[in-house]
Amino acid sequence: MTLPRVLTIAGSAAQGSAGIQADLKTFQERDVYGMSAITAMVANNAKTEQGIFTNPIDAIEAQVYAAHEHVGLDSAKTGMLFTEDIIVRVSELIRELSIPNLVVDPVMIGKMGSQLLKDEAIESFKELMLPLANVITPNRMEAARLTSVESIDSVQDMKEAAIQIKDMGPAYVLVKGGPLTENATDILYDGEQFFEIESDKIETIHTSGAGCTYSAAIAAELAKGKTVEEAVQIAKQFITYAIQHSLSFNRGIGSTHHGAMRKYKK
Ligand code: PXL
Repeated sequence: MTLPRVLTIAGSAAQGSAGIQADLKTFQERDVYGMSAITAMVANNAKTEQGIFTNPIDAIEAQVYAAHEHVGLDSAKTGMLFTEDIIVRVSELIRELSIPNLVVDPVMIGKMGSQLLKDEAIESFKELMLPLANVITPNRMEAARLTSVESIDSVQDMKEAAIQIKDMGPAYVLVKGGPLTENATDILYDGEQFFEIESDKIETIHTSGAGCTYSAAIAAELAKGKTVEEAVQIAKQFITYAIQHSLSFNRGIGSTHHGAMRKYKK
């Protein structure tokens, strides 16, 4: 037997809610075979001074080659890429191995405030990663950072940002509105049409890893052969359940609940 195969190229989030931990949990829940290439480790804590550790480039490329060689890939996603050097090498690997169905999550700042993409790496990210993306999934802050739209406060602003980002080369742009509208509207744009992707809006602070989880679910569905619109619709449902039943460990912002759709969908 076999399963659709998905690779995440992203950071490790030691506390388990985001990064590759969120991605692998999501892959398991979506019934695809998950693999990971870890770019950096995020482990902010009160005891030690250092909270972010970057992997050497040769360690990152070896992981990508290992996943490709031993299993093969039906889709992939990128998350935290952190430095320009990592962006350069990862973009080369994606081209060299013709990695299909790439979902690029333009991770810039974590919910706890960690900087996950260096300021000086944003231009190379735009130049090298955006043209490779089948789908790019910015939230409102990231969409504003990538475009000249100063702040995204309406569906119209989301559409304007989507048009500008589409011009940078991805096949599809998904601008996520988060709780901006009553229906938690996200805008999917393919260069011709806008699709409004909606769900119930949920009031909670426990949304750490929501972006990682959403993009991982999209990559999982693309690996199964779903179209981008279908994949985004299923992923939106998946993340909505995960937020609706989010987890709190009574220490600030908690995690989305990756098993929620399996457990609570009627
Ligand atoms: O949620 C963004 C994110 C992505 N990747 C890693 C993270 C975080 C947030 O903390 O740690 C590795």
